[in-house]
Amino acid sequence: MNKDLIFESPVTVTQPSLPDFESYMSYVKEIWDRKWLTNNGPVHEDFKKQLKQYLHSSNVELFTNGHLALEVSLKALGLTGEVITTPFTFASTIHAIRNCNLEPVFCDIDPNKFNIDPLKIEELITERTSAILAVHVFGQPCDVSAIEEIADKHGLKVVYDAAHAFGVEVDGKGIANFGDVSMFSFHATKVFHSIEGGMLSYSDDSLTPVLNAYKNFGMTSPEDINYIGTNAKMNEFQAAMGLCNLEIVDNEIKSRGEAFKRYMKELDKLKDIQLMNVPDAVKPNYSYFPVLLKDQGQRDFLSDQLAKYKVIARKYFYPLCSQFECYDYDANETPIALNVSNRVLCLPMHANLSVQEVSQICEIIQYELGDKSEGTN
Ligand code: T4K
Repeated sequence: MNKDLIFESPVTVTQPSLPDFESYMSYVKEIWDRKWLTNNGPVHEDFKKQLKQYLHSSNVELFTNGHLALEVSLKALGLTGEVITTPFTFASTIHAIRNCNLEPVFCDIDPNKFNIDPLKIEELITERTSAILAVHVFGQPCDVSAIEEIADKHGLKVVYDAAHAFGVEVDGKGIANFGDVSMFSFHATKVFHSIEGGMLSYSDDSLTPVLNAYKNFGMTSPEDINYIGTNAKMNEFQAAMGLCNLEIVDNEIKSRGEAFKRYMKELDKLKDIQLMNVPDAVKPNYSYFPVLLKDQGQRDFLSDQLAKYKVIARKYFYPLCSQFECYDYDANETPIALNVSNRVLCLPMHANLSVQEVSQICEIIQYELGDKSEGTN
């Protein structure tokens, strides 16, 4: 280990950006004076309006977090039976399916983009399949055209878990505009956040009253409960944070872009490391910086060594969801996902990370892997 490269304080995998304190406080004062704290207050409504404009989306609804937004979307679409999805995602995706009494059917992933492989979806479709739940993992868009074609052919709904993909565009079109519904997470660890929070974007207007009922105990009026709903409403303080952060999100993405470029430049030299490239058609949000190591041993070694330098990388997403103890699935059915999960490591990526810090992290990696040879990335 090279002691000269140890950071003074921990460099975490992510760190939330915060808006100007006074601008948040002016919202807090307004909310305080009004005494309207939640249940579709004026700040919530303003946030919704501004998000619709920012994302060029026809409809958006806000939620207390991304996970409940996802669960509500699956219920509101009236899905039944089986849902084809990816095991290479955060626990939330699969828990949402199971919590809605649906059965996840795991499809293998693309080894370079880490998203569901559309070429492997059709063979998994049965008469019980009602939807495809695909995840834009690390903000990298799924193959949305291929997924749409399959869904149309078989009459399936498409739900995107776009938790990581706020602000991403494909061929100039906002990522919120694909599939029947897209879910975004506004958790503190995301590119764009409202402390905790979530959003659904969708095109079918008729979903609006259903989503609103589901997130408010299934109530359609004070005396009518039409659905077995939940409580998933976003409050005014969350919405205020969201509104403030919407003003800085473009800068957030720009700063992350600088860190991304520096990582790509420095790590491209290392032959053991596979990087995730951004296709030309994609406007990225640089939400994560995943790398694939040669094998699990090397990944675990690097993760442990980085921690000694106070660099806290994370193994998103290891283990695979199909390996969780609370479930009973066979992870060997998706060998590519299993391989990627065993080799992946997400390096620190956030707007407060300077390019000098990125260079230092890369120097540590180079030192620890003992690999100074030219790479092929
Ligand atoms: N679908 C997908 C694909 C998702 O990735 C997620 C969430 C969801 C659905 C569900 O969305 P939400 O219901 O969460 O809106 C984190 C997040 O809690 C979670 O939102 C996220 N995905 C997941 C990938 O990562 P942890 O357990 O890894 O977070 P934690 O607390 O270890 O934080 C990571 C690092 O961030 C810390 O080392 C330090 C830094 N941090 C974190 C927080 C919370 C801060 O600096 N400040 C903070 O306030 O799950």
